[in-house]
Amino acid sequence: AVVGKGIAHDSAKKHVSGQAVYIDDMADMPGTLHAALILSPVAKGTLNGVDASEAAAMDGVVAIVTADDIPGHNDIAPILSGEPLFAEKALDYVGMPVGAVAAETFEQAVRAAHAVQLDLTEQTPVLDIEEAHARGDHVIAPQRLVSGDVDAALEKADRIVEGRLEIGGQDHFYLETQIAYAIPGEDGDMTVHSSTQHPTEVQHHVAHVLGGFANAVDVQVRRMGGGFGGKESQATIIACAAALLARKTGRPVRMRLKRSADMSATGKRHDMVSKWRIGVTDQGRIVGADVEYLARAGNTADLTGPVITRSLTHTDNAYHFPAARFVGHACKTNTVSNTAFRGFGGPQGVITSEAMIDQIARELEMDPNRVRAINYYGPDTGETTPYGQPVEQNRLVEVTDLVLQSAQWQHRRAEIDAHNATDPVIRRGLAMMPVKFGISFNLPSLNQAGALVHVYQDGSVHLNHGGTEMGQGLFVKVAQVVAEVFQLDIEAVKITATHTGKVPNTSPTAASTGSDLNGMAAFKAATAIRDRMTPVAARHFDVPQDEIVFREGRVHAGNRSISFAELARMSWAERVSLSEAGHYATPKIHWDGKAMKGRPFFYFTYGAAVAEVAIDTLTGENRCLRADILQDCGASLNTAIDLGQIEGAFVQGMGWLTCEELWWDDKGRLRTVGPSTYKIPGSRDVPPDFNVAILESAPNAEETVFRSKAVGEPPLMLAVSVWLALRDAVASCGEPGLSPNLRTPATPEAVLDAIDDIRARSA
Ligand code: MTE
Ligand code: LUZ
Ligand code: MOS
Repeated sequence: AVVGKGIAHDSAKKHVSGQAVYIDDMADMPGTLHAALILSPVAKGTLNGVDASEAAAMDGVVAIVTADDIPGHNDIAPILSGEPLFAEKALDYVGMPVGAVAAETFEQAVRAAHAVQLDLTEQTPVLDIEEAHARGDHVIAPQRLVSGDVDAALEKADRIVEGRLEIGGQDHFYLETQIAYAIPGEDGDMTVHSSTQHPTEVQHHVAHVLGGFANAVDVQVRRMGGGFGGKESQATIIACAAALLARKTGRPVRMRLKRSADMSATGKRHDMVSKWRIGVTDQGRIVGADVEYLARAGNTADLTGPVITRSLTHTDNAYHFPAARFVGHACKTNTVSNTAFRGFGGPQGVITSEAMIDQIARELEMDPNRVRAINYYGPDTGETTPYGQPVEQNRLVEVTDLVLQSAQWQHRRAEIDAHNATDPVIRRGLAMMPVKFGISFNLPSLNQAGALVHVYQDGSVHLNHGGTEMGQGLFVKVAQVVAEVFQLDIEAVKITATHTGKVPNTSPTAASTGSDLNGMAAFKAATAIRDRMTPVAARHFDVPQDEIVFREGRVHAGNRSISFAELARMSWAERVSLSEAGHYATPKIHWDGKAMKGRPFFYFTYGAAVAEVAIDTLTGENRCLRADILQDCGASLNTAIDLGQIEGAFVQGMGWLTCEELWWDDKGRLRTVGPSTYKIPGSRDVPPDFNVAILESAPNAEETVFRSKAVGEPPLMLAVSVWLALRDAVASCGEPGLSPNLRTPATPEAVLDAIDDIRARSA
């Protein structure tokens, strides 16, 4: 079988040898121009006018466009409306695009963009989310997820535990910054090569900005150099600006963003503040909780609505809340509009959940894993989440027991406690945590996909689908599915670039659903073709159809066989169609967004991790020494790809929680706009002892493609174990019964603050 094998990424060798073609590697067509964005220098202001005369006269400059030059709509909102491509009157953040310049070279374009004079009146920005909330500045209405009678539950509780957590944001830091190459054609046609997770959205917005129809716009994506959610909605900025300049000049336009422009002009993971009041029994059982999130939406909504929905639907994480009131506010600030980032609000929900559990354990002086275990959703008890979905396929006890064993929890817990009792400077910490993650877009309409499969007369297969490749291995997984259906080698299936002209009206490749959705659509297309070829083979061998077997590149009837290619040729000669468009829509899901009730997720996936850290109590420096991970992948489509996804997600999550710090000054200028000031994890931050495993013999109980499960985002949240271990190390500096206050990212400064705080409370 091809499915389930650890087959290398189809581009692995090309990635490491530099031969994989990204958009910036595509040769320039004759006449190609290079473009740069004109960005707002102020966080809040009114734009009175733009003077581009000096810039226009500079060497090599060919065109300059602003909002006035948009022939269609100046709106690129992904869900709602009123989110401009280029600022009109209101300047809302430092880095907000005001226009764009096209020149003969990239350097000329960047220089000219800086030379454009903006006549503006500066105003006082709102930069702090708590201030925005207090002023009532929100981009959308609050979301409330309520079940049971929380006030009565808190009233009756033995104890109330209260807390607050500052959760940092995160820049995507994809290696390939945002880029698009727009090529004008005849009759107003526009071909756009875009580094986007959402070719359909780029197609639609380019059409609207140009004032034409989608059928004139062709968007192609061979691969991205990483997306991580940052190219789910906001690739439209770059693609639309490039297309606008291409329309105006009649020449191909390539727009790439410098790292500093990318980090200033495009959104990030939402930083949030969460606050809770949770009622527990003296035995540590949760009876009810009141949880509130303030999220930094930035200047517009973008995807903030569904991001907050995911925070609210993951505040339970693995635990049953008999009564819950989870509320999320989308605070409007004069900062860049935040967007999707791996986990999509889930990480902020999960860390809040785990912060609550850890605090309960510390204040009750109980073993945190005991508090976890007694609050887990029971297996097969029919317990439902606060949004009303029963917790099925519950693997919480299984994954946590297995990882506690493989990590030798008891032995190491005793060893670390003994160490901490004798070493006043270096303190170590240990923590385990589970993750339950809901799979499906929480916007039900997005849970669909299309695929296009052709079989040629030589038996080779052409595969196309609506999913995009960003390094996550989607293309090889879907190719495996098709190879499996035809019983061919993976080499027989040609992987091709995503193309809006081949598969229309697609969803973004996001929510970890790429292989679930596109894999199933391709499965349906390939199966339909195979089912048309089978009768041809049956007639050839003169046997009933059910005696025809596809195996190892051949088609068998008893001990006679022909090659797959021969059957393809025969099918063509018999005028049988060898092409099919498959479509898949996820079953069983429904969601009432107003009531926040339903079954938003087709299924849950489960994982658990144990992390060990050391902190230097004099400098705050910290390290993860060892991590053990067990992740449910259902029946994995590709174990090599899935292991890579788990490792990468975990380390990216560590970056979010420990070293990646976004820092704005009091004028709202992001001052961490490159690798010199913004620290992503490097190879030496990977835990030296890193044990990653996929849960074995665990096919999905739901009918997903070959019973696999999604993997892209869930393991990012397992990195919360590292933060919990840091809390454990900090707790060893204070008296029992105290819960550490450790904000994220837990930089050395944050760790020192937490140590000072717990020592002061102990004194
Ligand atoms: N892995 C790599 N190498 N690069 C990426 O950009 N994006 C992540 C994850 N893994 C990403 C990645 C995110 S945010 C998502 S939603 C999924 O991949 C999307 O792909 P999938 O649905 O095919 O898993
Ligand atoms: N919902 C979700 C979404 O759960 N994940 C996503 O990535 C997403 N994107 C757009 C809209 N809803
Ligand atoms: Mo991933 S944040 O859903 O693109």
